[in-house]
Amino acid sequence: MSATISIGVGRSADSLGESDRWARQALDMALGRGGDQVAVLRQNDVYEFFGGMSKGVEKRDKVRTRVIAASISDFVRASDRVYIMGHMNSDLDSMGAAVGMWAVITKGLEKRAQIVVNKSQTMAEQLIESLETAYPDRKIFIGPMEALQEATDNTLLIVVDTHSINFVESRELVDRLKKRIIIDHHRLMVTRIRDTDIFYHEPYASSASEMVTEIVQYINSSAIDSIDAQALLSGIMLDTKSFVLKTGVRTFEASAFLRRCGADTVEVKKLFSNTLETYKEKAQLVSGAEIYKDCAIASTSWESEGMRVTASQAADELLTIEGVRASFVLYKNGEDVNFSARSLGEVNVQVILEEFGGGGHFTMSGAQIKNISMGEARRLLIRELDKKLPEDEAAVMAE
Ligand SMILES: [Mn+2]
Repeated sequence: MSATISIGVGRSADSLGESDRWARQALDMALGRGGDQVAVLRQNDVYEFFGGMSKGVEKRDKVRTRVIAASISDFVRASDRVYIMGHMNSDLDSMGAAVGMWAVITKGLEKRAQIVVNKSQTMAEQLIESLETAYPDRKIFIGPMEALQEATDNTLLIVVDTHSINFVESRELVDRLKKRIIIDHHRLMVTRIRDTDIFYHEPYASSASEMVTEIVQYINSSAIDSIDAQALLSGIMLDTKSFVLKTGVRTFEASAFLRRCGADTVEVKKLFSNTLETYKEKAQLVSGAEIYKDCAIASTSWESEGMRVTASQAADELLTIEGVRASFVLYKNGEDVNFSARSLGEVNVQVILEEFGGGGHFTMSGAQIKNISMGEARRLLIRELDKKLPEDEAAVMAE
């Protein structure tokens, strides 16, 4: 087992007591982001981070999962309905995790539940369609506006695959509903949703779908049918890049359970299929990439509906090139430039894109810079790489 050291510092507080509180808060933040770093808290929610370039050490506890599952059941039983919501531009992991929770709540605990999603902006279209076909007489999905109208004071909100108020599908719904549960695996961000009843945060889990797969087994495993299991498995496969990244023992244990529930791997693979058009766009991005400090950088000013998905797939693809440790794909979105970044685990892409207000985790992150040209965005990225990846670091990290 390898140990890491984290330090929390509280600076320029008014009293010794406050300073102590801030230091503890900063330490929690450093650990929640994966440890091996220093967090300095200066005033309310203004943090500075240093370090954090090593890989996370797996440190999880199944007892905790069981306790969490039991208290989630209690909250569900005490509510009159449940909304489950992922992040905006929902992907297979956020939808897979949401489907898992939906299945166990409606079929296992027999409570009314719905998944809040903006169907016009999702990357999990095929998954949503396959569920609607499988359950024609259940209204599984609901739009954010309609959910807001139907919400009551006793409605429970479960947020999966994000914990940031900036990334949730509907911010209004978070503000409206006071009973909140968060289930997420992303590294802790300062924009976390406050006042939650359960904050289940596991930065060492591969995916939100893996976390939910564990939870459902403690609540009622017979509630998971093959179609639900496929949704969960697709989430795990997306976030691990088919069991390559962030894959631990528990990732395989969760997947084995899903297979036992009848998940068909060929059906799951179909959820990842592309149109010829997106395939061509991806190939174009990959072939135009340049390598800088072992990072592949690709960009396009071409705007298309599926660019978000294409860019993230291109970023994945770039990692398969020999000698590439991380990849960055930049694409235009109106006046803004979006970033999609991946890493094989040596370079922390979260820390790099954090500079642009982005988030995510060590090996996968994203960001958006408003009102900027592509050339300027590239320059900013290069400047960050120069700052965060000094020349001699390649040698240090290879050790
Ligand atoms: Mn995820």
